[in-house]
Amino acid sequence: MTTPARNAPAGDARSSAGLIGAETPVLAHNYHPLPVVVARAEDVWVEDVEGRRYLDMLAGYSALNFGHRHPVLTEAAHRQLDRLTLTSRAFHHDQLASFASGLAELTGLDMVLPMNTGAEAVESGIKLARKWAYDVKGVPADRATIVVAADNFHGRTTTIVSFSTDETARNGFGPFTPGFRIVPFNDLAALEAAVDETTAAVLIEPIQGEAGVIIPDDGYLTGVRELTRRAGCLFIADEIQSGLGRTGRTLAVDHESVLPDVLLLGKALGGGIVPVSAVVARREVMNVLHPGEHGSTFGGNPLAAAVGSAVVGLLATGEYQRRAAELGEVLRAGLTDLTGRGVTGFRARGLWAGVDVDPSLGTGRRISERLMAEGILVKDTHGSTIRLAPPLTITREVLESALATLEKVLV
Ligand code: IF1
Repeated sequence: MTTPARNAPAGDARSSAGLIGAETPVLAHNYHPLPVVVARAEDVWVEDVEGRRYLDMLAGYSALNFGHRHPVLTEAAHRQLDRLTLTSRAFHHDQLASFASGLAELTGLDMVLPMNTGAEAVESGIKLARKWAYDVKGVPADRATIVVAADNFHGRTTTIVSFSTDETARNGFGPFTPGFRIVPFNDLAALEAAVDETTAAVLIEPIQGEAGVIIPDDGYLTGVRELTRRAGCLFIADEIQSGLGRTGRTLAVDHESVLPDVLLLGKALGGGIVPVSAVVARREVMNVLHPGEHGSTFGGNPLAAAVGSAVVGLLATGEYQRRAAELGEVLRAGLTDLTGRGVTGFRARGLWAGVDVDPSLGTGRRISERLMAEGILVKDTHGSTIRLAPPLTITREVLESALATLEKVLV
């Protein structure tokens, strides 16, 4: 695997030719993309409209854990495209049972509710927890509360941003959905104080992604598990970004051998080909849903289920989890070496890192643009933090080359 061709300086990347076909007055301005126009991709490499190659160190915010167009996944998609793509759930189809049982087996939980996007999985998890609170726990109607962590990111719907602490995500979208309590992440005492007899669930990311890959203290997840069990409420883990191999285990909660009552999955579950998400839960919880009480036009469609099954098959080997764990040590060593030399701090687990860059070197956006000029695509998150999340298919030599390029840009 060769290293990326040296790219022309950033100035060129902004050349109008480079953006032809990308800029249009009809597209909503809800993003500020880097000035690169991607035209094709394979594995860890993407190529822009002018033939320049980049190493993709964002991987679709962890939706591309298996790289771009993994052959096992594209083959499953092509095969299903030529057979059946959509039935709606008004009828059965021959892909769903195997996807659901494979996913239940992979995660160690009992039942699967297939949806499409991460936000839909989060919304479905909220509805499930509330209904479980009323039907099983006996919380009075409309009194259920859900405890979430500050600096959370769970999606962009109005209910989800109702419990966001990021003003940019909330401003202008009220009125907001009630019934949520916000406590500091990684603080068991605050969590204990917020849980009471109205609490349906505690909903957290085991590692906070958008907040900058914030990893809680060892024992925090165990504490959440024990606290929610004692309090008789559900532990919902949002593994939409942290799950499916990213941290060196199938799930981030596996690092503490903790099993939540409800697991939210998305992103990489669709292999970077189709949107696939799912709520996976204990039987007692999922069985509060009865026919007609929840649904989705595309949830669990044949194409999604076929790709989802192929993703479960890749993860069942343990190969991608091992790669993320082993190469995660290379990533950690490289970032440790850069600490004090352009990097002021970092958090890393498996092939996932939030890297705080010395603000005097520029904003995260500026660093992203300079990395782009060197052939590496990353995404800044808040301030001067950049997120590194390459496909788990990256090789050691390409990862080391990327770290050398990061050093060149920073030092
Ligand atoms: C954007 C980042 C943001 C997520 C977790 C649910 C969802 C996400 C833990 C919702 C989605 C995406 C959304 C995308 C950028 C990216 C992201 F953290 F991954 F970088 F925004 F915070 N739970 N994260 O991370 O899933 O509905 O998007 O499928 O909104 O810009 P979705």
